[in-house]
Amino acid sequence: MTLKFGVIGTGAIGKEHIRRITNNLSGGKIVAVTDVNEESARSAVRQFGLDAVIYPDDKALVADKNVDAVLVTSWGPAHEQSVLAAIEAGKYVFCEKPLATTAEGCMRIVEAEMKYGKRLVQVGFMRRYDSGYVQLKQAIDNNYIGEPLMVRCVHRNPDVGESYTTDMAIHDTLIHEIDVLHWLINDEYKSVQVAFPKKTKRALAHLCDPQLITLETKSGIIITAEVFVNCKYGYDIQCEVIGEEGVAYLPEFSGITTRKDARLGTSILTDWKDRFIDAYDKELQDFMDSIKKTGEPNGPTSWDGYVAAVTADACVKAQQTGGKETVALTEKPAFYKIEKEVAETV
Ligand code: NAI
Ligand code: ISE
Repeated sequence: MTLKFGVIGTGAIGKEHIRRITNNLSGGKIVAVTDVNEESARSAVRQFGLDAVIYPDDKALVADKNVDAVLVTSWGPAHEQSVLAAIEAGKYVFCEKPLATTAEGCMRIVEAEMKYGKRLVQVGFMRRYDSGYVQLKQAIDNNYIGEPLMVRCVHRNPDVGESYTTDMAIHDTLIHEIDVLHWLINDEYKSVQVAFPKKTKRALAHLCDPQLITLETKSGIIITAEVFVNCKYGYDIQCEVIGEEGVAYLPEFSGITTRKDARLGTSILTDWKDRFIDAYDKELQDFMDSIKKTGEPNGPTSWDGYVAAVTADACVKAQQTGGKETVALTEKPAFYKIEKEVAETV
């Protein structure tokens, strides 16, 4: 059985996902596309030689009986409407982060999905499929480094566009750490705080960069996460878990090592698309395979999207107040309690 996708939003990651479904992965086909910029949709169809209908908007695309699953890769503020329309039509949804731009919006999706009665939605938190994070999780779950006590991580981008704002460091960038870290250490966030170190000369006037976010979990683990989106030298993701019995590091994503001119060298990636290329492939392949196998997607759920949004909101509040802010999560509904082992599929 081929899962037939309709794609909403054919920008950077929309095209990346179309490419991988069309050329790399098995079991999926793009049959419909839409974008508010119609030329973008047309160019995707041309670029990948798709046999796909171009729709004027998300509602028309979701209504197409030929579409089994909707891939939401539009701008964040447009996600909620498209995801809700897909759930109402009983279609599977793979939604890029954020699931919605507010915690209330994520909760509306959670409620719609529970009302529908089965899981339809997977959120594009691809780091859970990255082999480095999977190995780190296995080390923690197998008690190789003992109880985690602290985590230190880094999320650096070489630069960002003019439209990138201080709160986007949380909603757009840190959101990946927010999702992957509580999954990694099997804990829940309790409070957050944000500090603004000396500002880089490369950041535009409106942007505070870098930022240092501290997240405390219910069991007392302290996580420090640096977001630095004008670091210039590359796209750099680091994570170090300090346990009672030892320390585990996220593997470096590196190319060849060179020895030349009295220097030991290796290159650093500059583009997020390359750093997580395998994880993007795996998350979408898992989405298709698990739907075929079990009738439901297996990856990060709408509830995970909600947890990330609540935590991100607390971080944005902490940016404004300078104080420690509580992460006020409600009890996880039984509907989302059956955890499936993503690690097994990697
Ligand atoms: P982009 O700006 O390149 O593309 C977004 C596209 O959506 C544009 O072509 C725009 O015209 C279209 N669009 C906006 N509103 C629409 C609507 N209502 N209906 C149809 N089309 C609409 O942005 P990019 O980088 O592709 O990001 C898209 C989403 O993917 C964002 O939510 C972003 O946070 C997420 N993302 C996730 C990544 C990951 O690592 N998981 C990496 C990059 C982006
Ligand atoms: C981008 O939107 C992403 O989602 C990437 O994965 C992330 O690492 C990058 O910093 C964001 O700008």
